[in-house]
Amino acid sequence: MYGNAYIDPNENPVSSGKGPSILEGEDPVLLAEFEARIQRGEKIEPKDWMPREYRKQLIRMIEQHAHSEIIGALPEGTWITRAPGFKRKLALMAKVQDEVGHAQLLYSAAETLGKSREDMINDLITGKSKYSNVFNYPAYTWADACIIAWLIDAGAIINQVANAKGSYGPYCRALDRICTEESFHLKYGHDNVVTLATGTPVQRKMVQEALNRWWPPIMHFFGPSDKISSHTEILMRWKVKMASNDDMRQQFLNMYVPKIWDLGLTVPDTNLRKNEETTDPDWDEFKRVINGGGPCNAERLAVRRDAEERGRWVRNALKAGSAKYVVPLA
Ligand code: FAQ
Repeated sequence: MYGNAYIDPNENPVSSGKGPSILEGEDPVLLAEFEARIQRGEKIEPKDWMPREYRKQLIRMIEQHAHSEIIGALPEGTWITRAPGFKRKLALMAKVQDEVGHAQLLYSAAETLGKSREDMINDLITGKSKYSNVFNYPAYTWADACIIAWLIDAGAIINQVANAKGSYGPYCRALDRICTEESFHLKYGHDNVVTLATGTPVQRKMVQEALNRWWPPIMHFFGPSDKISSHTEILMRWKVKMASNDDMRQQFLNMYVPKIWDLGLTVPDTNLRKNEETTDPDWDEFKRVINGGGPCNAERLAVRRDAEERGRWVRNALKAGSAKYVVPLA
C-alpha cells in the first residue's frame, strides 16, 4: 500500500531548502531524469526514485498540512453546541468532521513517503512539527467561526487548487478530494457571513469585529513573504508548490477584498495598497505564533495530547487483532 522508503526519525528533517548542498550525494543521472519527468508534468509516485530532499520536503509540508486540519477542527469545533439553530449545528458538525477526514487523507499521503503516523502525531504533540498559524487564535464569537469558514477556507482553496496540479501523485489526489469538500465549506461560511452582515446592527458589529481579529492571521496564512521564505525556491522547482506565498496572498486579496466590501464591511488593513506591492503583514507576530507563542498554542496541543492519551486503548486494541474476545452472555 505504501512506498518503499523509511525515514530515520533522528535524521534532520530538511535543510534550509537552499544552496547546492541539499542535493549532495544524489546520482546526477537519476536526478536529471527525475527533474525531466517533473518538467514534462508527470506525477511522481511513492515507489519512484526521488531525491532525498524532495522526500523530506514533502513529508514536512504534507505533515504540517495534516496537523493544520486536525488542529483546525478545534476553534470551529467549540461552536458546534452553540451554533444558532439546528441546521447550522448540523452543517458545522459536518464541516468539522470533514476537516478531521482531510487530516486522515493527508497523513496517509505523508506515510507513503516513509514516516509513520505515530511519528507524525508524536512530532505534533511534542511541538516539534508546525501547523498553520491561524489555528492558534481563539474563536470568541459565532462570527469568528463564520469568518474561519469563509475566509480561511477561501485561502485554503486558493493554495490547494494550485498545489493539486503539483508533482507528487498521492498529495495531489488527496488535495483534489479535499478541495471539493472545502468548496462546500466556503459556501457555508459565506452564507453565514452574509446573514450576519445583512442582519441587525449588533450582528454587523459582531462580524466586523471578528474580521478585524482574523485579518492579520489570514495574511500570515499564506506564509512569509517570498523574500524571506526558505523553501519556496526548491518546492517550486520541483512543482510541489505551484505558486509563491506572495502570489497566493495577492490572489486572495484580489478575489476577496471586493467581496468583503460588497457586504459593507471594512478591510482592517492600513497597509493594503491596490496595484502596488500587496500588504505588509507583521512578521514578528507571525514568527512568535508559529514558534509556539500564540494565544492558543499551548491549549491546542494540550487538547491533542489528551485525545492521544484517551484514544490509546483503542489503538492498542486494534493492534492486538488476534486477542480472544469474551463471548457475551446475552
Ligand atoms: N503557519 O519557507 P516557507 C486549512 C513556516 S489547511 C505556520 O515559506 P513553505 C483547512 C514553514 O512551515 C491550512 N507555519 O514554507 C482548514 C517553514 O517552517 P519550517 C494549512 C508556517 O512550506 C480550514 C517556515 O515558516 N495549509 O486551513 C506558515 O514553503 C478551516 C518558512 O516558510 C497547508 O498546510 C503558516 N501559515 O510555505 C481547516 C497547505 N507559513 O518547516 C480547518 C500546504 C510558513 O522550515 C478550518 N502547505 N510557515 O520549520 C503550503 O502550501 C506551504 O507549506 C505554506 C508555507 C505556503 C503554508
